[in-house]
Amino acid sequence: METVIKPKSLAFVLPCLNEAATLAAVLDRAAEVQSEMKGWKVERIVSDNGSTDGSRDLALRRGARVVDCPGRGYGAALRSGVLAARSHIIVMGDADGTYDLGETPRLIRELENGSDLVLGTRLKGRIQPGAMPAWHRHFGTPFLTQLIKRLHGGPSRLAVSDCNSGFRCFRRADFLDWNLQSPGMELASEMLVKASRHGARVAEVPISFYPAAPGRRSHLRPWRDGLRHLGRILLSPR
Ligand SMILES: Nc1nc2c(ncn2[C@@H]2O[C@H](COP(=O)(O)OP(=O)(O)OP(=O)(O)O)[C@@H](O)[C@H]2O)c(=O)[nH]1
Ligand SMILES: [Mg+2]
Repeated sequence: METVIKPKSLAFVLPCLNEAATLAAVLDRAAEVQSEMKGWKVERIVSDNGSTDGSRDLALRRGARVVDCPGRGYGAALRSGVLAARSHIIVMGDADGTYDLGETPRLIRELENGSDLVLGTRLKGRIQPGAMPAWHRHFGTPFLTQLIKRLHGGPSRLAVSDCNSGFRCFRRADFLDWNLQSPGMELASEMLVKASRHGARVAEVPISFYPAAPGRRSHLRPWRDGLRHLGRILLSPR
């Protein structure tokens, strides 16, 4: 059955793997946005592929929709969530509480002003103490961002500063056109590369970035994921 997409509708798509410590607060924040955005229909989708800490039940109790995605990995989870959405606009964000979904209206405004992909940029926003390792902030993310701009930015060179941001918005139909394939975190780079190749207008909005809950184990493996990003960027056709 074909998905019916309503205008003025947005879906929060939250990839989630064992985030019970923060998921409720993240979903509550999304619900606040929902009540602020009068006239909009808002979905909250948690895309999970194997949480064992009760995240799924917690999401259901909070009134969110839980999407079971068959493949493993962040990219696979994000794709399943977007496919399951019935909204025109997608806002993707993490379930670990490091982004403030309350900043969503600013991203949507930029989309409505003519952009096709809006990134929340942490590097031009406010990074709270302890939120981002210095190595990522001053080397990894700027390096990968520059590489994407040089190799795939076209003449306009893509006005972006934070290629690893997980807080973004775009139209669902565009996402489907981009035809992203990455199973893991490197989907963040692939999205920029392919959106740029499709002529998408990419913009960014400064956002805040907060530390994860004490004791949380990140799913990011810096070397493995950094190399996967690099592979995607270097091997994608220009
Ligand atoms: N469903 C699903 N979600 C995932 C997977 N890997 C990561 N996530 C979720 O994707 C979001 C981003 O993962 P993080 O571990 O926070 O990665 P990161 O933000 O790049 O790294 P940190 O800076 O350490 O937080 C979180 O909400 C995770 O729960 C996965 O394999 N499956
Ligand atoms: Mg995170």
